[in-house]
Amino acid sequence: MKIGIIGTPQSGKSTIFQLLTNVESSVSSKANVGIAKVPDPRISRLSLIFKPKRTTYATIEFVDIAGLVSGQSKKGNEFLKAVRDVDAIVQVIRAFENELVPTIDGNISPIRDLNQIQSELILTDWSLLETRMEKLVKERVKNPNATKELAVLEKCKDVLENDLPLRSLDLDEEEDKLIRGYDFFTRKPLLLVINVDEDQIRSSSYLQQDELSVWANERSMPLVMVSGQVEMEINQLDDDDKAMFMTELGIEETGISRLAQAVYEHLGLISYFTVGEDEVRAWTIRQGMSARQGAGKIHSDIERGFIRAEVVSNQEFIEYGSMQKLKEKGLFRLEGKEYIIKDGDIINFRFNV
Ligand SMILES: Nc1nc2c(ncn2[C@@H]2O[C@H](COP(=O)(O)OP(=O)(O)O)[C@@H](O)[C@H]2O)c(=O)[nH]1
Ligand SMILES: [Mg+2]
Repeated sequence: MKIGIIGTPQSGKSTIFQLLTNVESSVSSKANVGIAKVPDPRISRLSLIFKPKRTTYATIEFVDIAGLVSGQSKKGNEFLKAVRDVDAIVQVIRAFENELVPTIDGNISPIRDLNQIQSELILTDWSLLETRMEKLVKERVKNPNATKELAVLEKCKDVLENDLPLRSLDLDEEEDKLIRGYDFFTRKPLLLVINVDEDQIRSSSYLQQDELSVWANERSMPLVMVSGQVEMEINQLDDDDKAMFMTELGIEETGISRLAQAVYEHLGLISYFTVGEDEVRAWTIRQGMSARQGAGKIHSDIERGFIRAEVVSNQEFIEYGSMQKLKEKGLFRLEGKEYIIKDGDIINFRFNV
């Protein structure tokens, strides 16, 4: 899973990228890539119980995409090509006041910045689509699939020319397949991050908040409040001071934590766990995966030689405290290859190679 971070210049993209991944973004033409841990209290608790040598949280890869500003949607932008393959997009929007950081057009306007970037993405997709359509029209005579594809692209064009993202277009499975390879930006899942300052955290409010919430709600899109600067400060504190400062700010969890979790959920990802003395570990799968498919995340041998899965739920394990107790209660389950893994299952795979 790879997530692209975009936004207007100086909105706080690199700050948030660094908070997520602990990687400092260098100023270069290359996109900066880093891995973020997805905080999970269930893993923390299991780790306290098993005291393993290693605890491994789920991770998400982030890319800090600095190159997307007005006028970059021209054909053949190398930078955009490099980030085509992200699975979702996070747009960072500036709400924070800071005289030292220049604003666009001399004022702060989250809605304007949101629309500006979204329009840019629509334009980028439109220009890719135009190029592709020109080519297909020429190919039509000798390529029997070209006509079908052109019909779908025609629909896409309509949507984009109405200034709407391709996400809003309902396509059937077959149509969707025909355009999947283009990796259109506006067809990717989108999440919004509003970057606020300390006063805005304390008051839990910022400029144009209602408009932004409505915009996100109408599209079932997560809107996460983060303060890049405050969280940089929190990061430099030791655990006690951190807790105190957060209580004082009136927050239970950092925005960065919530952001990583929101991405995970929005993409339909869940975790199952493996536990033991060596390692307590989260494995990321798509919701709806079978036990056998899930086993393949660990190793293809386990998928191939799958015999059965020994499954207990994380909640029940925490409640009863040991595998033995769960066995006595009949809560230690043996599941076959078709079993659909649930979020939070603790699994031990039996296999034979
Ligand atoms: N006051 C305040 N300043 C911030 C915040 N987030 C980022 N900044 C500052 O804004 C400037 C631009 O941030 P940066 O992350 O480089 O933005 P980018 O251009 O989108 O990558 C830097 O000077 C940051 O220190 C914030 O939440 N509050
Ligand atoms: Mg930057």
